[in-house]
Amino acid sequence: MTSNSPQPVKKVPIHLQSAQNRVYIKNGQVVNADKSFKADVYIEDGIIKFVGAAADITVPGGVRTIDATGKLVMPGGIDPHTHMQLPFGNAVAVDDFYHGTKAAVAGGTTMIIDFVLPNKQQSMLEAYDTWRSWADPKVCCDYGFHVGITWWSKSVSDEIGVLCKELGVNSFKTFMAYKGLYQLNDSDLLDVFERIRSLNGVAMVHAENGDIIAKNAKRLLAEGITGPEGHELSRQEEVEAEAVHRACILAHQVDCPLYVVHVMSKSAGIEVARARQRYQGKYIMGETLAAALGTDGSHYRCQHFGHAAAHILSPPLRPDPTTPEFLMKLLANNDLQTTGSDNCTFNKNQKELGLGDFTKIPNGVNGVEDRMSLVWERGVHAGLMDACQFVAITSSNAAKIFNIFPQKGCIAVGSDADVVVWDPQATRTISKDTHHHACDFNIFEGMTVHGVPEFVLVRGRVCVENGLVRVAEGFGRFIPTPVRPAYVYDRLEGNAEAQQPEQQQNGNASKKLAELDAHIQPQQPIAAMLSADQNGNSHNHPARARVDGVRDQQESSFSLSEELDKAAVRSSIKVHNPPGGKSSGFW
Ligand code: URQ
Ligand code: ZN
Ligand code: ZN
Repeated sequence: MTSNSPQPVKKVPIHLQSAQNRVYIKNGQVVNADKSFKADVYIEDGIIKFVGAAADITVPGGVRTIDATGKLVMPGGIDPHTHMQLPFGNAVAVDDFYHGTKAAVAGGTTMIIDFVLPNKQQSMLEAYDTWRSWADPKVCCDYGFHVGITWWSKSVSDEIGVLCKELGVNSFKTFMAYKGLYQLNDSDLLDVFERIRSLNGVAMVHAENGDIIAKNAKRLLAEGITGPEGHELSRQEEVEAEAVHRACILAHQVDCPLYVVHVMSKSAGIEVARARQRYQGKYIMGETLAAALGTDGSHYRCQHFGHAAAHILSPPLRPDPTTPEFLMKLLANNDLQTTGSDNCTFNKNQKELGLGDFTKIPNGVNGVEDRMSLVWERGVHAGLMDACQFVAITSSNAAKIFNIFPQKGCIAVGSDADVVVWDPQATRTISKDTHHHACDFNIFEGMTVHGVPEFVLVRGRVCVENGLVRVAEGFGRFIPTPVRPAYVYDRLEGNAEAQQPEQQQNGNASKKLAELDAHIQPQQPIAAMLSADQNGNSHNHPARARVDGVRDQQESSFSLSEELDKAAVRSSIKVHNPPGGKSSGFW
């Protein structure tokens, strides 16, 4: 963290109106992505009006004053990846736009960017209207939208234009997975990326090879591997990494900037880093998730269906327990730029739709409430990054990429007063019993994290105060995200100034990438694991809870530490007994 004094400013006279909409935060340490400095912050009507020394402002009586001595005053978090009340298969995510944004605010996040996901053949504009009608009356903080491109046609192409030009959407998510549902082929991806580029938008990609996943899932189910462990087995690291690599090249071929959502593995993270190096910091940006930074795929081997299924999202958490720290280091090095949550929560009864068939478990986990604290704990408290970097990866970079900076993601005069007064020393223990989500499970259960939002202001409204959360349903506004983000396009179009920081950071990139490669644990392809010898005996059978594939619903003897120990020594998943003991096959 740097410590710069703010420029001297003229003394600002403040005229008293209503104390309700005027807040004065004094004695805090302001932290922005580029610098940190001691300053007071004055807010009026939801806008930051003053940032500077106490001596340079006359604060009238009656203004709400918050003493931030010993605390950090940071821009509220921006979660660029949520799915509130998403219909997914036969389930609807239980965190709706009220509970989801309330949880966000409780954790220090003051803006979310959610995804409109039209059905195949559905008009994107119709879907956009539907999502707006869900969100507008419920949101407790500001929000924006990305829109999914789940099929491709001339009408979709035209509607992307309307969304960009008239409806405040600059970013579009494509899927290389979810075969038969959302997946696009390479030819369509090229056309989509080309169209987005022509509008100066930002393409996004869910990068997993859906064809491989479909084949592996079919094979695993046929072998009787039907429990949650089959999820990760059907879509291992290289299945994600291959798609990241391909997507980056497809985007580059048509000159389109690409934001890779939810990078979940070391291999995929390296592909993003490699592409950024290859293209001199242009074109490619990467996001990882609170889930990937805070927990790992050992949970899929838990014998208790509910526990394992609650951790299922796509791409999955990885069994390699060194993944979270590795991804955090990629963030610290600007190889990845943002942290989202992919908050998409389902309750136990909904996850049980996948009993007997892991492909039917609704995908998604929590994270919008705990993202900020987790990144602080695993990033700043662990000594891997400083507070300015924390602000960059939890707020400012998302604001820049999606073109709402400095309205959001910044403590500066004229910015929206989305502010967090952060206590870096305070701790809290995460639990489903105290979280603000509507869901009955928390994937970070029991973790104690440093970094607590003592006050959270949403556009100047104090919504969190010493642990008390008082949000206002419908208070949030839709924030349009205009096309041509300078952060993305200046670099892409060769603005030398914009390229500077990336080039510096990528100075010894080749050596660095070679070192990163050494961290990848080789994995065995699923076809080899399931192969049969001439006597009809399979070899190297992966995790299997019971021969019938239905997992035991009783309490398990699962020990996370034992699982982590096992994972640490294995080079592939072929040699260990399944968590429920040896069943049959090739343990
Ligand atoms: O893929 C996603 O982002 C959504 C549709 C579902 N959630 C998840 O598992 N990542
Ligand atoms: Zn996705
Ligand atoms: Zn998602």
